Amino acid sequence: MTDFDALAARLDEAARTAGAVPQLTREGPLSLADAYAVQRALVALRTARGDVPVGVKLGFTSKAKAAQMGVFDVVAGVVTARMRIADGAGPDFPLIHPRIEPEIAFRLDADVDPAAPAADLTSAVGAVAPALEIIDSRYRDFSFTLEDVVADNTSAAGFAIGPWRGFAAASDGLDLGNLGVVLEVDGVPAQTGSTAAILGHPLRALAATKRMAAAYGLPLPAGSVILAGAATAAVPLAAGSVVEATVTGLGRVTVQRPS
Ligand code: OOG
Ligand code: MG
Repeated sequence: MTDFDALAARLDEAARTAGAVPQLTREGPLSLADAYAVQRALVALRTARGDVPVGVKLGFTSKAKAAQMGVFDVVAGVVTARMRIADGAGPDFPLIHPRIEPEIAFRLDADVDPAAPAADLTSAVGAVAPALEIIDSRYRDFSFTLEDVVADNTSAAGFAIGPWRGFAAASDGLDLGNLGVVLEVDGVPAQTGSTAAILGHPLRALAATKRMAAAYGLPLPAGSVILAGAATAAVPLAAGSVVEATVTGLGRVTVQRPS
């Protein structure tokens, strides 16, 4: 399979019409490099409609997520301006079978060239925040292989970011490595965990982001958001529900899906 544009168009159409499609790998082999090429073509379809990349997301950085989805390699995707949901608001784009998960977001306050060996993402981080990610696989039954989910831009659909807290990794007193995480649905705890679930320490997600950005040509200008990956398993995002993530020491962020 080499017609990356055609494969991307299929996934793009699935997202726009909220109609799930069969996994691409059911038709034949797709290498990981080719899967990232489909992802690039998929993001290009969004930017052709005026959307703008605003950052990078990682997936499967926690055992909880890897086990939930049966994919055990860290993956990277692109998040865009139209995926962004204001704290307290809800998604205004079509969704197939969305799920939601609690994350940590970093903001880069300086440009980083991921291909420069000496570039250090950690020292470019200027702020950190609690975040919620809405994932929505474009595949039937929310089921996929590693290559399928990479091609589908790692199920990226939406994200909300709570209050930013200024952060300098070298000097900050806040130990991001073990903060409590609670995901509540309609006021009832649905998942609890710790930021330690994210690669053992969320700062490790920054090294992983740099590595993946260099490998797959993902830009990291100042202002970029980095979603470090879910700290717990994802839960369904039902119509009419209110979901809140609280990270001890960082605060909370809320998404409300309209009924
Ligand atoms: C893929 C995206 C995984 C995470 O935080 O682990 C992810 C999926 O689960 O559909 O975003
Ligand atoms: Mg995620």
